[in-house]
Amino acid sequence: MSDVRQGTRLLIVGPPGSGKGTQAGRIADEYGVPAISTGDIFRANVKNETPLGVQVKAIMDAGDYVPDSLTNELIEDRLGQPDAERGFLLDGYPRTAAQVEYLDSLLASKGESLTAVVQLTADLDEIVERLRKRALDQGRSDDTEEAIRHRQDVYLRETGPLISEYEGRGILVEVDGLGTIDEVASRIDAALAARGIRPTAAA
Ligand code: B4P
Repeated sequence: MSDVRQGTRLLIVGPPGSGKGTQAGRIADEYGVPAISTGDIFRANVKNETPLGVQVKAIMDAGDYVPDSLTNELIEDRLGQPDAERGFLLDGYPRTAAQVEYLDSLLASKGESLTAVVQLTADLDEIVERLRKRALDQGRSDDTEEAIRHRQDVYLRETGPLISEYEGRGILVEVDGLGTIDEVASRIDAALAARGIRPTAAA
């Protein structure tokens, strides 16, 4: 399916700790699209103790997924905002088959589709090490050893299978997430450039 409207519509996927959030901020700046992280939006709600935050806090702390209905509604609202009209980078959404379906129909209703899906890969030992370090630096409440392991299990069960769906559509870009942040960033840029997607400054 080709886009009726112009724009770069990207997803970044990968297990917790693979570097999604880290790379998403940079890609957003360089490619001139907003980075939309469902995790960040949920965390902001928890911090501000909004009704949504109160509802999702225990779920997130345990490392479980927030129900699809809440997540889909949140994304529909966010993608309807003016800064997402000409493109976006979704970080951490969709994560379940129902979310993939929802996003597909939401985009299709506007004559849009995804441009590319960046999959970051990293082995479990490296991931656990990164998240342990983040627990020390930032004290995130879902970075306990138990929640980290549970989040990896949930990812493998719920989100892993979605990758082949995007591969089947021919829009999957697989990138090795091991190495320094700059090394991973260069790999992502090269993989996107190979598909004709370039930073706005270089476009
Ligand atoms: P997220 O916020 O998406 O959290 P995450 O999976 O841990 O990824 P994050 O982006 O934060 O970490 P990253 O790999 O970049 O989700 C949190 C929770 O929100 C979920 O568990 C769920 O409850 C809920 N949620 C969110 N979206 C949902 C959805 N769609 N449906 C249902 N529930 C949803 O980085 C990890 C660490 O590695 C960082 O400290 C970083 O500094 C470090 N790092 C990154 N790259 C590195 C590198 N190359 N070398 C060394 N360290 C690196």
